[in-house]
Parts: sequence; structure tokens; C-alpha cells
Amino acid sequence: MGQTVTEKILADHLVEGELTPGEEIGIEIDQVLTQDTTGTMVWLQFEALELDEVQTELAAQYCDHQTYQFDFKNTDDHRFLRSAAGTFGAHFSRPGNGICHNVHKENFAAPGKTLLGSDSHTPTPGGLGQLAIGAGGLDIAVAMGGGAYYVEMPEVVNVRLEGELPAWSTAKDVILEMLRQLSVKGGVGKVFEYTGPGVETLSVPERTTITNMGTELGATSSIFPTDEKTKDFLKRVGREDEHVDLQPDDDAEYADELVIDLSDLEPLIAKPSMPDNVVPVREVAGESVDQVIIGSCTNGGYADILPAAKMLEGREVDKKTDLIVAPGSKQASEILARQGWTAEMMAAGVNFSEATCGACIGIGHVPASDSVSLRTFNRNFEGRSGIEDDSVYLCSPEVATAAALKGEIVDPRDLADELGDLEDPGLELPDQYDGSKADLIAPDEAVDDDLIKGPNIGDVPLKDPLQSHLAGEALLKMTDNITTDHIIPATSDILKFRSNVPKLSEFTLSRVDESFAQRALDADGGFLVAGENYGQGSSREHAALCPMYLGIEGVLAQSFARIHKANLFNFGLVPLTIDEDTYEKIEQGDDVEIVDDVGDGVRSGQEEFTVRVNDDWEATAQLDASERERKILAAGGKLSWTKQQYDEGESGATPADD
Ligand code: MIC
Ligand code: SF4
Repeated sequence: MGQTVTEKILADHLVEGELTPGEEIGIEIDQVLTQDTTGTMVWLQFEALELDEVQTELAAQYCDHQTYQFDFKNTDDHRFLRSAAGTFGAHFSRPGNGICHNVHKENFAAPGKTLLGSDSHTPTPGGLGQLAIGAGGLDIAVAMGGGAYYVEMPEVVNVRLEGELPAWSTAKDVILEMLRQLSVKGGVGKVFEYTGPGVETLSVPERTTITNMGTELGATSSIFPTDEKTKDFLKRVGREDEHVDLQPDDDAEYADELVIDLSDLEPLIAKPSMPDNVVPVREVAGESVDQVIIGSCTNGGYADILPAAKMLEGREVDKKTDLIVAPGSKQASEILARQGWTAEMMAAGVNFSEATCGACIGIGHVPASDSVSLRTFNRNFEGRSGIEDDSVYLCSPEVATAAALKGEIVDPRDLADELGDLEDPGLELPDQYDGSKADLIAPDEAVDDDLIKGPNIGDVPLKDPLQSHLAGEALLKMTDNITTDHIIPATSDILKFRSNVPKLSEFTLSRVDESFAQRALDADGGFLVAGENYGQGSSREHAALCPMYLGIEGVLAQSFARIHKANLFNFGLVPLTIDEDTYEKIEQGDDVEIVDDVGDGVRSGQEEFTVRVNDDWEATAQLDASERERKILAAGGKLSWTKQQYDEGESGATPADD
């Protein structure tokens, strides 16, 4: 039987298991990436595992999320990360050099290779044929130590692209259309593989906009085949020799197929406050706009900003609307500046920012109260912009720029009719991505050879092995689609404590219930209850680590997001799936007890556990876990389990050897 592109890359990297959907597989990782807000834990864990050198072909540490360094704690984190990269052998990208996904795409992403990253948008270079997956930090630390990465073999879905995008429709509209059709949980357990005649009409930056935001579908990854467009992009970034031909076999079999005719797409927009709340722009036209931001790992590249610059040339931003441009990489910024476009944008009224994630997680450019913000980003979860009750819309750079010019939401086709001389700017790439490399420090140029820890950098907490008897209060009952931004927000006031778990824990679930952390500590243990898709969004392992620190033993949810579920195992919290009736019946404050011996059950492969509530009624909960996940859970988490492996004398053993 023929293979899909995904299967080809996985088969090439397989160290354990079979490529059967739903079965756990272990794969070898070629490249890893980590960023500043997840990276400190990654390196502390790497240190705790007593590993001394990066074993993957390449590791890159980026400083991109909190580059403004509002607090010395952020600057200390960045210094620690530089010292860790130097000590253990990773590339280091300085604060301000750009967002990890953009800088990685321009400098390291390579077709046919595997990439694991401690950021949920790691699948971005799927647009040039790399199989890239987001994971929790501990999985990155282990992979960097040479261990395999374990993941459930996804179903590979064929997204067949027909036709060609019409004027003013963009790659962002392709992925918004997918979100409209499939919802934020439509991709769980899947890889979206793009095929069909429409593929060759899209450049690599357009493809990476689509693969980047495949994360919002909950997908394990998204990938395009390689072709002349891939070769062309690699040539422009000076890495033509890294091209590999990757096409699905003619008789490749896909689990499912979705057809998108690019010619039918019109400008779309995701309304507040979920990326799948998608409608045609015309449906919300006329809404007054206070702020517009062009940037992020989805639409912050040269190819995204240039169309905006062309639309702005010789025009002015509406007086009541602020337009901020935050490039995804300093390289894009440098090229635009050398070509004179930055000056054009400034003259039109643009506030030009450094290359950073920043506003995407509420760090800078927080919208005014009761205001509307249009962003070219990928997430608009409520409150993520830094203010509760925000009103954030997601759209393409063209739709964003049109709104900045008019001061209200407008379909760019209608604005073009109105203005008469506004043309679709189309897409153009620089001949060469030839920005300076001054901010990228290679391992052989390292400035430090020892770890530098400031006072805010704590230890990684460990959990005791799983107990036999689990009982406690249902401390919080939550709805569907709870995001990791609800569990541990990423705004600057909280983000600065990412390296200090005791302090960070104080903010756990504060966006759902301010009293939660204290109540959890007082109760000395207990459970969380949630609806569908619990833990969607970011890869931040702090969303499991902090509840663990507060004594939470398990989560009862109708379903879990992939990365978060893996993080719960990694930190020894039991993820149990309950049905809708149980979810409806259970109340916050109820006494919950797992009747079975949990320790024994987890070890022996038991799948069903009886949950007794208030000594009054019982329900069944499922534990869907691989043998490896069960061992991790029983040991009290992946760090303890991996250490145990080493202590048991398996010298040189990596988790892949188990
Ligand atoms: C995000 O977009 O939510 C983040 C901030 O990039 C996170 C990583 C983090 O929480 O540090 C992600 O996507 O994984
Ligand atoms: Fe940064 Fe936003 Fe992309 Fe996350 S989604 S990596 S915060 S730009």
C-alpha cells in the first residue's frame, strides 16, 4: 500500500510501534525548538536529568515572547537561556530576533526532518514539508537527550485544494474556512495533509500560515508536499541543498478527505472569542475598529507585511484607529527597512514594533476597555489580549489593513471599489532573505559554558508516586473548551513567574475563579471537572505543573486536548474521561472518590474506574493511556520515571530504550 507524506516521514523516524492510527508510536527527533516562556523549565529538566549535551541534530533556543523585559525576572530568564544553550550545545536567538516559528522557518526548517517544539505552533514548517509537532517542555528535554518522542499515531486527513485564490482572498481564509467547517476540536488526533492542484498555487509563506493555524483545529500537525515552490523558498533563504522531494504515493490511503476550492473563498474573519467563530467579513462590516495589529507567527513574515505596506503607500490610517506592525522576525524587519517600506508604513501612521510575540499574549498593546481589535494572529481566546471582555477578531493582513484605513471592518473588495485606486497587493517574496545573523548565536560561538540562574529561577518540583486511594473535593467545575490561557494565563504580570512554580501556582485558574489556588491548597488535594476539549491551546506544561503543585490529583473531563493530556501524564495527574451525564450531574464542591485501587489499576492496564460522588451515586470513568503513559503516571510523572530508569542502572538509557 502506498504512503502519505506523513507516513513516509514517520516511517523514516520510527523507533517503536506501528503506523496504525490510535496506536502509540515512538519517533526519533532531528530538531528541537524551545522559546523563552517554556524554555526555562526545559533546561531545568534537562539539568535535573543530569544530561550534559544536546543529542539531536539541532536544537534552537529562542527568546521571543516577553522580549520587552518589563521585569528583571524576564531578563534573568533570557540570560539563563543563553547560558543553557551555550552549556548544552543549542543555537541561541537573542530577544528581539523574532518569533521562534518565523526564525526557525527562515534558518533551520528542513523538509523530511522531524521537529519537536515546546510551543503549540511548532507545526508551522509543515508548509515546507517538515513533520513538526508541539509538545510539553519535559518531552522536549527528553528528546534533546536523545530519547524518542511518543505520540498517538494520528489519522492522516487529505485536504484537497482545488482552484486558485481569487483577488483579496488569502491563505488565512483557507485556514479560517477549515476552522469554520471543523471547529477548534475538529483536528484532534489528526494530521492534515494538503494535496491537489491548488497546492502549487501557494507559496511557502502562504502554506506556513495554514500549517501554523492547523494548531487551532487541535491537530497533531499539518503538512504540505514539497515541489518547485519549496525549492524556490529554500533558495531564497540560502539553503537550496536541503530540498528533498516529498509527495504522497499515487495509491496512498487517507482516513478522510476534505475538498476546499480556493476559487470559492472570500475574505473571512473570526469573531470574538474563539478562532472557529468564522464569518464572511461582509457580515460584520461597519463595526468600528479601535486597534489593528499585523504580526505573529501566523502572519508576521515579510510576505504578510509587504501587502499591508503596499496598501498603505500614499494613504493614512484612520484617525481613531491605531495600527501596529510587529514583524515575526528581525530579518523581515531589516529587509523591509532596507527597501524603504518601513518608512512608508511609518509615514502612513504605523506604530512599528520590534519582532516579538508580545501583544498576542497580552504583553503590550492591550486593547482599551470596551473596544474592538483586529489582529492577524491565530488565537482570540477571551482575555488573552490582556483585558477581560475583550473583542478580538482574527483576519488576514489585507482585511486588517483595510480596516485600519477605513476605521471600521470592511471587505477589502468593497474598500477597493470605494477608493477606486486600491489594488490587491498580491504576494511577493524577497529575492534573498539576507538579513544579518548577528542575533543568532551558534553553539560554537557560545558566550557561556555554565548555567547562570537569577534569584527567581527555582527548582522543578517532583511528585510522589501515585497513591492507591484518590479522594477529594471537585474543586472547580468548568465548561467546554477551557484553554491553557484560563489555567495559567500568559500576560506579563504572570508570565514573569514561569521559572518559579510556587509563585506561578498562585495564579492557577484565576481567570475562572480567583479563589481557586487558595482553596486547592486548603483542601490539600482534589479534582478538576471539565467539559469537552479541556486544555486546548498552548503547550505550556505549567498548566499541569501548577495544579500538581497545588495538590490536584486528577481531572475528570469529557475530552482532553492532545498536548495538555500528555502534560497531565508527565506531571502525574490522572486524566479520566467521563460521559455527558456524569459531567451534568457532578457539582462543584461534591466529594469525589475513586473506588478502585488507582495505583494497581493504572499499573495493570485497567481502563474503567468507578467514581463515587458524595457517597451517594457512582459513575464510570475511562483511563485512555498507553503502557508507557501508565508507567509514567505510576511513578508520579515523567521526570521521576526517567530518573528511575537511570537509577536502575540502564546507563546511557534514554526513555526510547525502555
Ligand atoms: C501561545 O501562543 O499560547 C504560546 C504563548 O505561544 C504558547 C506557549 C507558552 O505558553 O509559553 C503555545 O502556543 O504553546
Ligand atoms: Fe507567539 Fe502568538 Fe505565535 Fe504563540 S501564537 S508563538 S504567542 S505569536
